[in-house]
Amino acid sequence: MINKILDNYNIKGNLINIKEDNTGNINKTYILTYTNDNKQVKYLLQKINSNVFNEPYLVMRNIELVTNHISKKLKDADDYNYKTLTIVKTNDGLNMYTYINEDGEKEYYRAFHFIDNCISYDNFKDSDDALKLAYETGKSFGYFQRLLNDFSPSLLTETITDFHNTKKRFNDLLESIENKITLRAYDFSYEIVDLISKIKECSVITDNLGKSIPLRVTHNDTKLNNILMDKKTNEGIAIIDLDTMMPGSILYDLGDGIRSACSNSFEDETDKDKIYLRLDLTKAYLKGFLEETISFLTDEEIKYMSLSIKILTYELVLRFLTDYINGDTYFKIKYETHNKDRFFNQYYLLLDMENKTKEIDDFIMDTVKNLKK
Ligand code: GN1
Ligand code: MG
Repeated sequence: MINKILDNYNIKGNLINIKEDNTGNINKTYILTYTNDNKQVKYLLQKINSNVFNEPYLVMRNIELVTNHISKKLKDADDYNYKTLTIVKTNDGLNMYTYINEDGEKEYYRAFHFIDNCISYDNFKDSDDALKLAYETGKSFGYFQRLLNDFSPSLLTETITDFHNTKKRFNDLLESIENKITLRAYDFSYEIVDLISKIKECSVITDNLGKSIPLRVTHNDTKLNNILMDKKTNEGIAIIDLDTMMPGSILYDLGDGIRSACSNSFEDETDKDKIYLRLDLTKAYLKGFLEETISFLTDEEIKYMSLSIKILTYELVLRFLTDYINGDTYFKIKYETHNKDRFFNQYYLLLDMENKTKEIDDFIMDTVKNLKK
């Protein structure tokens, strides 16, 4: 089947290996290795999850606009270290190939040049160089934002409506409970009541977006494994997984980045004692991020930075629980209670964060003061 897709690409050389990559929760990803003139060249082939992305054409349009902009900015700045994804066009010059499968359904594929000699992490817990990696992660996501600072959000389509709309996510949870598709909600009455008590505080970004909080072009899925780090230097090289590039708040990217990169555990760790936010990594991340973004962040954005970490974790709590109650229709799962484990993981992480907000806030204020000197 993959060969049928690849017939539509003019890739030189012989295909010698196809490896499936299972790290993402949404799309299907393959790494293809070709040999050409005794050299190995790799590509990334992805099947876009069209249940999640109803309009893949628009997703690809967003990605093409953003990657063109970034590569031009990198060229202008003579930055040959940092990279961006590059789309491999089909023989017809398109950024995506539409395949009609045996059942007459459309499947959407796109290819990218593979960025080699890099590694992506799901968590830094096993790394000896975690502090530097966290700093580099914050810096890279900050740099990514800086490169897009002059790119108008109005050029991009909102391909998943209300993606980070906290109230909408909250209402989705209530709806899933009401619909009783499964009876799983009964097991979480304590947690659900607690989540209801937090919705007001956690709606701050959604309520103020486009008003006191500026609308920018944002990544919206700044999970740790969506950044490639140089294997040797541990520097951030490229931000990947650009499907959710949309208008949004920089606070979504910051909060999601820290909840993911600075947690002590993987997103599905079940040992409660291991689930907490690492303050050392959080500070390193914030430092890197602020160094890159301080020149354009507004006071209002700075004010809500520490709260954004909680808000984005809260959002994942809602989303994993909703999907579990709905019978696992959104996130890929590897076993029956996977979404339940992810839910509890993010819930315990959220509870831990609540005790750390003050220290994070103080750190942000100090760092901002020093950088502005
Ligand atoms: C999904 O595809 P992946 O694994 O990078 C999800 C994110 C969640 C994340 C949680 C389009 O990201 O929003 O934060 O899982 N992406 C989409 O692990 O829903
Ligand atoms: Mg994704």
